[in-house]
Amino acid sequence: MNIRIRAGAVASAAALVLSSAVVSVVAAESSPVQSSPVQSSPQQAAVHGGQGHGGATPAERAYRDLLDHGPKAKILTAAHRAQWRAAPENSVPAVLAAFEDGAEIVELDVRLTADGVPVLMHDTTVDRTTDGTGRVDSLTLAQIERLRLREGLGGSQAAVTDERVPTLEDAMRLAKDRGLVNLDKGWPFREEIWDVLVETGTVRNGIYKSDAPVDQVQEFRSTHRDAVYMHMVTDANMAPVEQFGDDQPVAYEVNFDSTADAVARRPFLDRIAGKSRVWSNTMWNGLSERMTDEASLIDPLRGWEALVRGYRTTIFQTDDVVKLERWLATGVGDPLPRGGVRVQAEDFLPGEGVGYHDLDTANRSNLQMRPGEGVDIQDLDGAVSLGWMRGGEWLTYEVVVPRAGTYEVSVRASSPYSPAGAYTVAFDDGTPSAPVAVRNTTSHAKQELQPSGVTQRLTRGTHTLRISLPEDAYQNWNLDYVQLDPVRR
Ligand SMILES: [Ca+2]
Ligand SMILES: [Ca+2]
Ligand SMILES: [Ca+2]
Ligand SMILES: [Ca+2]
Repeated sequence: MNIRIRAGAVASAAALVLSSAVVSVVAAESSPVQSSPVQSSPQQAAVHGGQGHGGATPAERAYRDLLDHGPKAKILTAAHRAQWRAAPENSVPAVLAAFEDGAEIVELDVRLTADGVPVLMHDTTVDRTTDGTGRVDSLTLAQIERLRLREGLGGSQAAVTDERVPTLEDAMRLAKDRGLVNLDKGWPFREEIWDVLVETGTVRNGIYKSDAPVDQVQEFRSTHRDAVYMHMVTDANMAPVEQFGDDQPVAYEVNFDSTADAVARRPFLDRIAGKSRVWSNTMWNGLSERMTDEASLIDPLRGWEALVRGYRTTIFQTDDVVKLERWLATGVGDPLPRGGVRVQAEDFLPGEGVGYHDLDTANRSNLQMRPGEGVDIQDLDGAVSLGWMRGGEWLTYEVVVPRAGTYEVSVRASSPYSPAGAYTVAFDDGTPSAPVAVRNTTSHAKQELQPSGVTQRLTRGTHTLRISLPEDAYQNWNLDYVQLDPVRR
C-alpha cells in the first residue's frame, strides 16, 4: 500500500524546479528493504563500498581503510562536529556517539586557548555553543572549563547542558581505540596538535587538513613523517594533485558549489581516486552542489549515491551519521517503518480555504514548486519543506491507511527556537488534538522526527489529516513530513 496524492498535487508536480522525485510516493509494505540495525563490523556486507580491513581495534581498522583507495575500499563516514544530534557539537558524548553510530571519523574543530591549550570549539568565540561569551583565544583553559555547552548546534535559545568544552587531549584519548579524528581549523598550530598526538599515542588517529601551499605542507610532513594528512581543494587550488607527486595526501576534500567546476569533473576526480581518496561534504547545498544529506533522504540518487557513482566519493562528511550508515548498509536512507504512512508536507491538498489556509498568497520562499498556492515551500539544504509557519494557518492531507489500527502521529520538523511552535492534529473533520509543542532542533535546516504522542484509531482506506497552527502559540518552525506509525500492542 502507499500514500496516494490527489490529482491536483500530482499535476502541479510537473512544475517542479527540482526533479520529479520530490513528490515521493512512499510504499512501506512493498519496499524490499526494511529498517535494520546498523552494522559497522567488517563482516557486514555493504550495499555501497567494500567491507573493509580487519584489525585489533575499530581505530586500527579505520586507519587501514583510510590508506586503501583501491576498488574495494570501504566507504568511510566522518561525523561533522561529531554526533551533535545526540549531544552538544564538539563534546565528549558526541564523539562517543559518533563512533557508536558507525562513523570511522569524527570531524572536530580545534582552537587554542589564551594559554595555548588546544580545545574543541568551532567558532572564534564561545558565544553560540556555550553559556559564556568571549573569544577562545582570550580565555584561559581554566575559564573555558567553567563553561557549559548548549545542546546540538547551540544558539541562544538552545538548552544549556552539563557538558563542558573538551580539550583536544580529552578527545584523542577517547578516539585512540575507537576511530580517527579529522582536525579542522588546526593547521596554524599544527605543532601544538602534534605534541598532543605524540603525548596521547594517537599520531595515527589524527588527520591533519589544510589548503595551505604544498611547499608548506611538505615541509611539515618531512619533519613529522607519520603525520596523517588530507588536502582541501576547490577550483582555486587544483594543482596540488600533481605537486604532491609520489607523496600524496590520504584524501582530498573536494568542494564545489557547481558541478561545472573543474574539481567536480571526472578527469580531475579520476586522478585523485587513483592515488588517494575523494572526500565529499554533504551538509549544505554549497559544498557538493545540492548533493546533500537531506536530498539523499528524498532519493539517494540525488546525493550520496550520485557522489559515489559519478564523483568517485569514498569518504562522506555528514550531519546525519545514522541515516548515512543505514544507506551504506541497505541502500535506503530514510526507511518507513513497516506499516507506516508518510506524507510530505509539500503535498498538501490544493486551494486556499479548501486544502489549506496560508496568511499571505505569495510563496515567501524561492522554491516555486506549486505555483498559485500560497503555502511557503522551501529548500532547506535539500529538504523540501514548509516554512513561514504562522498561527492561524492550517494544512490538510489525504492519507491512505494500509491496515485498520491505531497510529501515532510524528512530524519531521526543525527550528532554532524555544518555544518553536505548536500544532494540533485532526482526522476526517473530527475534534483536534491538544496542541503539540515542536522541539528546538538548534537549526532551521536540521530536521528531526518528533513523535507527538497523539494516537488515532483509523480504518483501512483514505482519510483526511489536518495540521492546524494555534494562533496563541509562537510559531517559527519548518515541517518536512508527517508520519503515521502503527502502535504495536
Ligand atoms: Ca568543521
Ligand atoms: Ca505564503
Ligand atoms: Ca505561511
Ligand atoms: Ca518534505
